[in-house]
Amino acid sequence: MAYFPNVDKIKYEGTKTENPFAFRHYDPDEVIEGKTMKEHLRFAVAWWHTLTQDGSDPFGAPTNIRTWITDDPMQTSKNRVEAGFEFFEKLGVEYFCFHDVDIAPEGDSLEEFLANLDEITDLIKEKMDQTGIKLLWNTANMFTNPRFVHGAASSSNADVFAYSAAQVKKGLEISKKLGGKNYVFWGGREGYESLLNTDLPLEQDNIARFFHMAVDYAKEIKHDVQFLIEPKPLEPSKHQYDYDAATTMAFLQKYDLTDYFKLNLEANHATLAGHTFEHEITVARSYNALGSLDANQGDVLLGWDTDEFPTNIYDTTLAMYQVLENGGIAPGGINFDAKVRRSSFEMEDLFLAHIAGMDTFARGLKAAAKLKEDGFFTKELDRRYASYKTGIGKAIIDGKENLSSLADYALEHDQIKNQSNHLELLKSRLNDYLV
Ligand code: XLS
Ligand code: CA
Ligand code: CA
Repeated sequence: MAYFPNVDKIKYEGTKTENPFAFRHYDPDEVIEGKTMKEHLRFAVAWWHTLTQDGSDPFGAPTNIRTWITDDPMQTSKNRVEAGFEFFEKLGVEYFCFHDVDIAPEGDSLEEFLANLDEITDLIKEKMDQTGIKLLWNTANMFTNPRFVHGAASSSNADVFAYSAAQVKKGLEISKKLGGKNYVFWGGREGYESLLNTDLPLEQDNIARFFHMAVDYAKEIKHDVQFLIEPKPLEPSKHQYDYDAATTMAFLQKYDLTDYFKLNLEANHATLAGHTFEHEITVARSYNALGSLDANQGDVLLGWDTDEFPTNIYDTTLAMYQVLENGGIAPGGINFDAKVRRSSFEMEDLFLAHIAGMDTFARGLKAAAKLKEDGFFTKELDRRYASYKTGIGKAIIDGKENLSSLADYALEHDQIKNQSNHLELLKSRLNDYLV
């Protein structure tokens, strides 16, 4: 049975098309900088938003029409596998991502949950083998169930630490079974509500202990997977430990984890941290830790994680520029951690939303490639930092100066002349690339 009988395989038709079920900019086979768009972008569909999310919000009941829902949770999960692969194939996306609870019901005990996961991942594996569609990453949901009220690895209750370990152990086994490329940790409840009753050093030490156990277990089962941490400053916790890229890198360095972990950066989480997406990507790149991207956008007027589909070309251009400069993002990818608005409740909206996101990233990629080809940013940086190419600047970079030698230099050169940035001109010229 088809879940999307009215939608055929989505094709690239260019900007002249009137067909809403067509790509206008994303041409998977178009070659840019020696690689196809498909290879550059490595798009993934997020199981939770596309197959599980129901359109409810804190004030309203579900709105989404989803024909895979039945009264039997296990049957619903099986239907979602069927619907999911039909969707991925028709959309032409090669990867998907999930939390354990997205794919199988938790049942009444951990044992039942693990058995459900085995049954569903057998089905998923079958579909993957048939279609060639791959797992970008999976993760354990250690934030929804009430047992995580005080956190998971950072919980004050050691039994919760143990339960979380069981979930991650299973998650890594599933990752191996399905040939997952990456494994994500997002610590939604790994934070605190109040410092009045929080032993912050103990909680952080425990999270590090937990990550080392995961690294050890992956080695034990011989699963060569890239671990990723996804920073987010707040929501649901008041303060989350993996606040942003820089904070997370400090944590990884402190606990000797940089060899195993990179970052999965989400656009909306960057905004919540008071950063731009490209800031977070640039910081990660400065540590050689750009792992993967969660593609979405927030709403500038709202202070929470709205997880909208990305439609802002400015943002995707600057993000894709960083990805190109990084030499690509594999084994990571671009995961649409984005949900249709509550008012876009039809099944077909899932296609329209992903097409919008894919086209927006394709435009970003094309603009970024052109910016790179023209040396738009490199020329500007060369101009701006020219004083470090020769003379005293080069001597500083070469480690030939000290405070005394520089003080002597400054006495001779104290009439300082700075150059204007002409920043408005730069921004206006950048706009010419956003077509
Ligand atoms: C929530 C996060 C979450 C992670 C995976 O804000 O984005 O969905 O991506 O747990
Ligand atoms: Ca995310
Ligand atoms: Ca999010």
